Amino acid sequence: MSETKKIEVMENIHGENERIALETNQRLTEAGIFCVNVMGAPGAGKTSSIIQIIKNLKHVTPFVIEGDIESDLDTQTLTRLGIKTFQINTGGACHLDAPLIRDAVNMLAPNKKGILFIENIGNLVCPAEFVIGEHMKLLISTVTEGSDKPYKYPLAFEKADGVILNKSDLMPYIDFDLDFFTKGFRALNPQAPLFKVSAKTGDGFSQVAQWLEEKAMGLNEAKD
Ligand SMILES: Nc1nc2c(ncn2[C@@H]2O[C@H](COP(=O)(O)OP(=O)(O)O)[C@@H](O)[C@H]2O)c(=O)[nH]1
Ligand SMILES: [Mg+2]
Repeated sequence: MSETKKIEVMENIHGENERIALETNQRLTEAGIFCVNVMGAPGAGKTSSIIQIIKNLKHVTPFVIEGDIESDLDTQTLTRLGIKTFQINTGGACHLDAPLIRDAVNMLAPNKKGILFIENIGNLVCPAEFVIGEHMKLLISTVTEGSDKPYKYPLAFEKADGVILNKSDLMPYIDFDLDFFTKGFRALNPQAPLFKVSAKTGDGFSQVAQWLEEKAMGLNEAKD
């Protein structure tokens, strides 16, 4: 097979994925549901951050779709907290795609206006390459991963509409260079807000929740 044919196949896959993602996005917009694609490395605190954001929401109903390669541990945690959650297991795939999310939204059947958080597979590479129907990409980075991550994984930082820098409670114990991190991030992405938070203490999450609520309410104002 020639190199040209290989590229055409990839373009077709992405084209079909984008078409389905747009349909899901339009459907969620019609239903008044603001969809947040939560990305980050394994253990960055995606689930912990979703929980902290939801605890700080004042005006909108939360829903969650959990993406994992295996297990429903995060869904069990969220369901115990009374949060309507649907689990996807990819069985090995390193990212969620639009057809998976279309089917998960059908199964979850969110029945109120609100915010749908989609926890993507723990991976800083593949999820950034695929739209899934979201209104926004929220990237969780951590001080424990090191301050060079915007330089090493630029696409995730470039595509993010907001970045959470989590585990700030551990800052005193490690060498994290916030200036170097911020410089690398801003070179890729001058606009997106950066929130320094700790999902362990809850610090910083009221601002994140307020920002998301404003976005969600903006969606409904634009539609009504
Ligand atoms: N010290 C500290 N630990 C955290 C923080 N956020 C998450 N963790 C811990 O990091 C681990 C992974 O968190 P989890 O939310 O499951 O990450 P996920 O794999 O990205 O969903 C858990 O043991 C959490 O308790 C934080 O801000 N500070
Ligand atoms: Mg998780």
